[in-house]
Amino acid sequence: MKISGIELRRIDLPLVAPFRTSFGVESERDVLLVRVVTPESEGWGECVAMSAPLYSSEYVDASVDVLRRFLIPELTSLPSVDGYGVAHALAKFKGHRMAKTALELAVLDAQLRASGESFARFLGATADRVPCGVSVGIMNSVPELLDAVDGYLSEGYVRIKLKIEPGWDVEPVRAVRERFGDDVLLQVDANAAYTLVDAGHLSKLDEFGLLLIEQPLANDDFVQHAALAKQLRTPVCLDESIESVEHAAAAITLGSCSIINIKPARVGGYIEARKIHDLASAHGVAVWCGGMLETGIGRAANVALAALPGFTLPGDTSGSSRYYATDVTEPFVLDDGHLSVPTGPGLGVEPVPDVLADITTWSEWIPA
Ligand code: SMG
Ligand code: MG
Repeated sequence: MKISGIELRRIDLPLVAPFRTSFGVESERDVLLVRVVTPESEGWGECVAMSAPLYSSEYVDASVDVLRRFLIPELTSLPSVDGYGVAHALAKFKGHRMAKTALELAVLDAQLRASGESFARFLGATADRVPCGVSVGIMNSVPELLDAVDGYLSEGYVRIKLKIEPGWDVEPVRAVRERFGDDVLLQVDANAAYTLVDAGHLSKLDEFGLLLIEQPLANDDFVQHAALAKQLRTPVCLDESIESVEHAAAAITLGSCSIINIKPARVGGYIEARKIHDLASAHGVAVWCGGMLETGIGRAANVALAALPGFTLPGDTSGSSRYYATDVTEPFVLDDGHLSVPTGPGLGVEPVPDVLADITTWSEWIPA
């Protein structure tokens, strides 16, 4: 496949409610979309970087810069490219995995639209729908949290994830358990807010029968996570720490985690994500699909990935209405706690032209 040109496009989408984590608050998303054009077809990708480098070192302005100055010129200079070749072609540029993922996804979408194959089939998905969890931000009060959880459970979400931080951990978890009972699938995510000194405190969560505790310690703390895992009954899951299949192998070997949150954009692409899925499956390590407040573009791709057989826990693949009043694609709608895996060629969804035009704040066409 020869690329004719690539469009970068920024869109502005307000979130239906602010989303607070241990590192900050998101109220609207400044999302970078990538459109790859070839003589046969075109394809879309989404860059999940946030406005500020708080979740990881990446942020939208940096993604735009690295794409237009380095990643796109490298790719368009090749005589021919396919989805499998993107990560390899871009490997010499260090980091910037979210930007690379957006480009790989757009190339894969274009290629699969041309061949008529769905993204799910390409990845090796075995399910036609996936169970959905929801990630619930830190709130101002416990009653406010209980209202939010109540609403999500009524909508049918099959698993609740509570964001935690020092000062907002044991009490909100206890309150949710007391109000909604022990049968609710419940887990927590600290986004690296604790240190190993907090092991004793975190072990107070053991009595609540949580599915897992996600990323309690800092990104680089592979050894410390292994030490913590020995002190907790709650299984440790890693998110931010795992940026590649090599990291996943190290974490499994060290015992840093027994569950992995797979976010394709964090690991540099969907093909790398599938490698982690395969590695984890071979080791009996459960995986689930994380989320980065994606629009329908990234959501379509994540739902396809979450339909692979090793994704044995519900993901942060919530319906469009959990994030946006109007999504950029046709909305993903929860049905009995599940989202259907798109079946059309490529991602099976695309931006609605009028919506896209309305919310675009900037775009640039980069010819090959
Ligand atoms: O997409 O539903 C979603 C968000 C899920 O909690 C979520 N993501 O650490 O897992 C995580 C966070 C990262 C993004 S926070 C802005
Ligand atoms: Mg997380």
